[in-house]
Amino acid sequence: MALPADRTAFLEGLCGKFRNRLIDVLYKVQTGHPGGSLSTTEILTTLYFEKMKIDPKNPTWEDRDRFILAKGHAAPMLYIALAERGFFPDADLETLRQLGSHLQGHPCAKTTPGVELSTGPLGLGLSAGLGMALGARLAKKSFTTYVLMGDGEIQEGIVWEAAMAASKFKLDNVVAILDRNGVQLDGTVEEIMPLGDVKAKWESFGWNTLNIDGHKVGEISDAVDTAKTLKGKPTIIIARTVKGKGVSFMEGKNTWHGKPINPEEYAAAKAELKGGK
Ligand SMILES: Cc1ncc(C[n+]2csc(CCOP(=O)(O)OP(=O)(O)O)c2C)c(N)n1
Repeated sequence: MALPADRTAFLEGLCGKFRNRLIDVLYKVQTGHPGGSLSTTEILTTLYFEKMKIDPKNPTWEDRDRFILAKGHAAPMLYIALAERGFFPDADLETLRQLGSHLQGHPCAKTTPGVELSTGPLGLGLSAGLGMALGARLAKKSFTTYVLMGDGEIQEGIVWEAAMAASKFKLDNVVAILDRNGVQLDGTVEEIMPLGDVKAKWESFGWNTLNIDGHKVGEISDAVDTAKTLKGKPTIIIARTVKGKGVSFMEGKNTWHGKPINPEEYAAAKAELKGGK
């Protein structure tokens, strides 16, 4: 999409707005996942407002880029980006996780315009993304498939089967992004199941790796551009992030993976987010 001259300020402004909206919506509905949504803010914003070829008026346009939120519990931030982009009305956000709403706690491709794959069970997103990327090759389409995974998520064995397959099929039309916040549901990734040297692991599975700060829109943007120039191998962008980013008492805390926000916490979060980020 065409961006204003100062694209960094524009994207950062959106990130501030989205964090505020997230806290408002999750407070209102008293459910949902704040921590893992906040860590994806800059990644989703850069993809949806700068990088991806999409048409909100025609969500199933066959040449569109595909985005898979493999860590499906971050759905609230995905919905906020989709609403701002015009896939559905902003007011729908306040029906999050309510009976009858098209915005369930995890993304549903059958009900929500712009959602490519129903996710929630961790691990399946990359495999499905490879299917889309192989499909693009067969159909001689030039779209890119993006898959955003959590670092707790990549403890799942299926991720590594997909990693091997992507390498075997030289899928350079898929860009994986790892939300490397170091924290999962019950504790840190190191406590639950250490990943070791993540970069070396992906490289040993035949992938290009790019290390970036996942809260810097410029770094995300440049990494996506670089990934698209790298041919013959799939690429993963390892984005260092902070779970709960932007709300200090949520930052780095697995206890903020998924819990309702009380009135005092709401006031404190809003006071911090007032200036934007
Ligand atoms: C197959 C599967 N096992 C367990 C869960 C429960 N679960 C939901 S989120 C989560 C932690 C995910 O951690 P991570 O991928 O790092 O997400 P982030 O911290 O970035 O939000 C777990 C274990 C699940 N959704 N799917």
